[in-house]
Amino acid sequence: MLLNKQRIADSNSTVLAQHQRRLAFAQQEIESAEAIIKKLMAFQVAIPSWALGTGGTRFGRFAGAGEPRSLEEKIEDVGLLHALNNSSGAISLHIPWDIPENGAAIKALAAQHGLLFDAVNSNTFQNQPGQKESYKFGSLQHVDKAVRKQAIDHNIEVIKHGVNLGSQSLTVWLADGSCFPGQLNFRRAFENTLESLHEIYAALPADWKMFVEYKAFEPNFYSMTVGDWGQSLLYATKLGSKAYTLVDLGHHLPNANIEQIVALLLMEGKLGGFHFNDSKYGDDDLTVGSIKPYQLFLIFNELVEGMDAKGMDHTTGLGWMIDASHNVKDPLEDLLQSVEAIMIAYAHALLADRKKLNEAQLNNDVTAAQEILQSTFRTDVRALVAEARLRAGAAIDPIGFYRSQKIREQLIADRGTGSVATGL
Ligand SMILES: [Mn+2]
Repeated sequence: MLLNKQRIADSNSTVLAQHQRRLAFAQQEIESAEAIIKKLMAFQVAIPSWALGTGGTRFGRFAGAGEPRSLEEKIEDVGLLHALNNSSGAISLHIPWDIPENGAAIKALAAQHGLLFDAVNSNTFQNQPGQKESYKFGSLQHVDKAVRKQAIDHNIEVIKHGVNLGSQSLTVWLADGSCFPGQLNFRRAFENTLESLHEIYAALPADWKMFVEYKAFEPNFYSMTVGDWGQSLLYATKLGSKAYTLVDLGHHLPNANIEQIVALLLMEGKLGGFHFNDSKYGDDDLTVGSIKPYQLFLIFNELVEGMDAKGMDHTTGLGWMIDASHNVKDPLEDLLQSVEAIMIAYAHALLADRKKLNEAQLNNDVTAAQEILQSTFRTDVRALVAEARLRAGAAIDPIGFYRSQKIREQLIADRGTGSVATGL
């Protein structure tokens, strides 16, 4: 479904007066409002192809209705999001859930919706139909070279799909690890994994990056072979300059100081990508900002501070992606909420008075440092985020538009009630 821009403009006119009142207030309060709006307009967050259907847990999955039935329909859904918020201009594909059979046609369809292809993601955490070797005891870490080779070949095939689409990065997340003490020799598992990653790395085109994503636990519960940022950084450092660590917010042990992790990875020039979600307990994959919005702001604050210190472009310097699962909400509404939360956190990070914060730090003025961060976090920047959308021809109120225009109902009419999207 291609959204008619006029339809969005007509809908915007009904909430324009209210928006302008809020914007005028924000502009009075925030001196740098105009610069923040311009940066918000440029910022883009990739949508993963597996997040467009209703997710589930190992206990069950309650599919929604009107879910995309094909990669083409997934691209249409991301196009819809991008038309509504102008901040979802890329899609991240998961292979083999979404194999582009005709790369040129898929690329052309995405371009019609103004979308680029972000990182491609490999999958060696499941066996696929007809697959010769099993990943039950790992993939790149496996004690059997034949299993490792199959997993390496799969990753190289994923790179080839990505090249056809114009992607420039590969994300490798491994379920490899062990469930019980004694099951693995940790050193051998690491060395096998590193050797396998080296072979994949050698197949990367010159302008590509490899993102090594870590996760503390699940599906393995005793050890993970890429279990934390230290291990990921070790692999990325040994692999070379095209390899980076990827931080997924849900992949830490409870209460980990993620803002400190990203600050140090940026300092080392080894932070490559970011997966947004939120969680209460573990890898809950909930809507971004739904549980711990202050933590999200603190992370963004370090991201912007660290990127500015390195002279990195906020939009292109890192791979930004949502990695969430929508079990009880309409996935498109959930993604609109997630992108909104990211934009608000980014706006807050841009707003933070770094000069004053630096002075407070150098003077050991702990109270002032807290005041600066908390008053920034409590400033209402939503009108700036809405204004960035309005100027780009997107919706002032994306969820309001989505609901009033009955978009899901139209998708159900087109696709039926029984469609189930591929993914988790
Ligand atoms: Mn992830």
